[in-house]
Amino acid sequence: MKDISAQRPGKEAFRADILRHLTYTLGKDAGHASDYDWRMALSFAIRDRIVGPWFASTRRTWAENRKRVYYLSMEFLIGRILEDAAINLGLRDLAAEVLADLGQDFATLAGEEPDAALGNGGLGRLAACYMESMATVGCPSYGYGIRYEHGLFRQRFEGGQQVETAEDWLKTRNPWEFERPESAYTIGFKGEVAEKDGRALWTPDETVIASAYDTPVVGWQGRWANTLRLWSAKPTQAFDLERFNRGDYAAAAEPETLARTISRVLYPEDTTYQGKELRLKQEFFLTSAAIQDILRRYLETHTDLTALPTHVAIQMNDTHPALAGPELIRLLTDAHGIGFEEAFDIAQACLGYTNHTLLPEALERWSTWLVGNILPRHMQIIERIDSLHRRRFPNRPHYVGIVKHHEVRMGELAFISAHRVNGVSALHTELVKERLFPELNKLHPGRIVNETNGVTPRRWLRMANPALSGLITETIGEGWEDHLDRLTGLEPHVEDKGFRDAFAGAKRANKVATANWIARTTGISVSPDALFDVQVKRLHEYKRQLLNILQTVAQWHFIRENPNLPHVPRVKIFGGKAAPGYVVAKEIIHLINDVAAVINNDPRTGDLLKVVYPANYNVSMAEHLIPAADLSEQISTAGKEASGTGNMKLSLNGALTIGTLDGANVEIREKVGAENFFLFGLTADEVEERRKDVEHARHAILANQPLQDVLQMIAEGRFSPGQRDRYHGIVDRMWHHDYFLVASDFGAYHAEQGEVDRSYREADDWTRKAALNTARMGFFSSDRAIRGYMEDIWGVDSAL
Ligand code: GL4
Repeated sequence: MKDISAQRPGKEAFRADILRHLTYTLGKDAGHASDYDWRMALSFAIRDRIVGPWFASTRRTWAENRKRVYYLSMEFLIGRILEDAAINLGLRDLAAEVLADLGQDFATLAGEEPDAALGNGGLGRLAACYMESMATVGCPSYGYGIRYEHGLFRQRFEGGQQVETAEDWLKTRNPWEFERPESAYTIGFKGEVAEKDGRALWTPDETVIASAYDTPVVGWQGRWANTLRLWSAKPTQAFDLERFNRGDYAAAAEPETLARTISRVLYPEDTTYQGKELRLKQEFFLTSAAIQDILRRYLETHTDLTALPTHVAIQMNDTHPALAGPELIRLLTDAHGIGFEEAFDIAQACLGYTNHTLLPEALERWSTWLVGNILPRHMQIIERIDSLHRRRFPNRPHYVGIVKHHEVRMGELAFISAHRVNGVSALHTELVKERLFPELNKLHPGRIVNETNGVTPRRWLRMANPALSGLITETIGEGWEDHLDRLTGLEPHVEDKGFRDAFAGAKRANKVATANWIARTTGISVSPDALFDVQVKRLHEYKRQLLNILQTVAQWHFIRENPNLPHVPRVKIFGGKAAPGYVVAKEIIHLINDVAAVINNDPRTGDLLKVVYPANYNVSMAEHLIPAADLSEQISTAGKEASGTGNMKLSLNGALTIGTLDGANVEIREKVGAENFFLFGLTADEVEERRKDVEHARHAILANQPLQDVLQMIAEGRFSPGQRDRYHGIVDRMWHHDYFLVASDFGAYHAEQGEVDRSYREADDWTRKAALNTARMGFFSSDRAIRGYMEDIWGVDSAL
């Protein structure tokens, strides 16, 4: 391991770098520079320091002819880059010092960087954590994605309702990327397939150019750096000057507008599938550009395409890039003359597929008509893959193919095209085997493996929580950031009262900062002595924010009815966006805000209960809230949350979890210990069983008086006095439908929240439990997850 302090610039040199960029890159005199100018100059000075490790890593990979990993993802939810890069390079404190001398504040400048929000939620954030971990562990790799002009929409609340506006992170200069105009590929759509000299010849009648922008991703201590290559769509046709000169300006700009549409916006759906033509085009755009780039790079130093799997591993992040199989086969056969079966086997040996969801509404299916129209050659190849596979496994009565009922099933396509398929938590992987692909699993035993998700400790502990990180380093020394298992070294100290007080002190400091932040952003004042109860994630019925807000109402009612009992003060913190078209999720947001307005203004409950829902939850807000949380809400209907990753971040930062046996909660509870986790609710099997009672909801409500009272208050319009029937839909669905079993789990959840209160009163014991959570979460580092992928799926060694 190289010591990076040797490469770290001195104060003078770094100051000179910043001033040089201010002068020559920004063209500004220090006396007249704005925060924006300073942020840019600082970013460029830091970026300069990434270039060295980046070149060195790339050169080594070429020189040693190393196998590379290609991570294809429609989403990379990166967040801000400046501070993360500074920390990985060991420059954070030096930068702050130098800036202070220049009269600038590091945190202010870093806080002005827009989030790169090229993703919706967990799936996209996982891809970002994995990029950082691949760089940290020295796995030579490229991320491939789309350079959306508009990332995930901004959320505002108007009268408690979600309103979306366009996000525009590229409005100001993006200092982290390098434009690569020479790396450009033609992407075709539609057209005809003919035969020429025994090979298929596809002549598309629409084309766009995929043009590359590279962002270096530097790992911990700058030992290795990889590339995130994002594609931007550009027109193939030159600007139509003749039309322009005739005065037809709109028509002259048309080809440009059409082409650009492809990389214009990120689809805002999380865990739902949108059967839109533009979305299919985006998926093919990313996939084709990536596969063309991979083959171009390979052929620079190799000639034998049959050896491709020795040098190339391609990971499909969910089914969105599942056209990678057909596209690779197309190029191997139509462009390079390899036979179909051999091409299929080559592609399969390169490809891996990660499944991130079991929700049927999220599993992509495209009509054969649409695929045939937009990608006629790929439709032929998909049908050939299907019949090849059928031929290899004859006499299967329950055979589930790729093409069924005039639809292409992307899950089956990805499964059959890949040599490994993985789930993202132990429970999820079992359910992928049993419920999602039972027949394919029988045909291909051993193909499905588990790689439990992880999160990067650099961003989610070291950067987001300097107070706790400082304490950890003081207690167990340096080096835990890339050896997170070493956190177990904290365990003996947990028995030391002095350590517990310091741990509690760090949490308290974070809560004070967050209380101030809440006051600034929402105008609501909360006490840092209250229990901070946090549910931050996308709004979705299966995640059951509804269960949380109903229980909040029950607790409010209970406090009002029992004013003389000693209640534990709580702040209920919500954060999250609903897909713009997801009506029920938006109703739940409205309800949370309406309930908040009533509770927060009730003098009878006062500081005993507050509900805050800051708008526009994103990566940066997560970095504020997570270190301040006491309680982590992971309350999805069992069997629905594939893994969760927020659950890991919160527990790592010393929050206790209240949760169901779902996704990675199961493993978190195993690791941190059942006595340090608040468990409630039906298991995945019990959920299935329970649904067989068609009246489960009514039965559960009738058996629970507090829940009945809550539904009654909501139905009467207690929280919507201006429109008393506003929530009749929600209440009605609770009684008669309740697919996600909110009513069936309410009693156990409500009771367990009582346990939480009792535990929180024992402050010192609570701190012991919180510290044990931190100490035992080392397993959930994304470094561990990436090493698992390298070994089980990619067959790649670390270059370090
Ligand atoms: C998700 C899952 O819903 C989530 O549980 C998981 O943690 C994440 C990463 O594996 O993937 N699947 C989809 S789709 N969106 C997600 O966030």
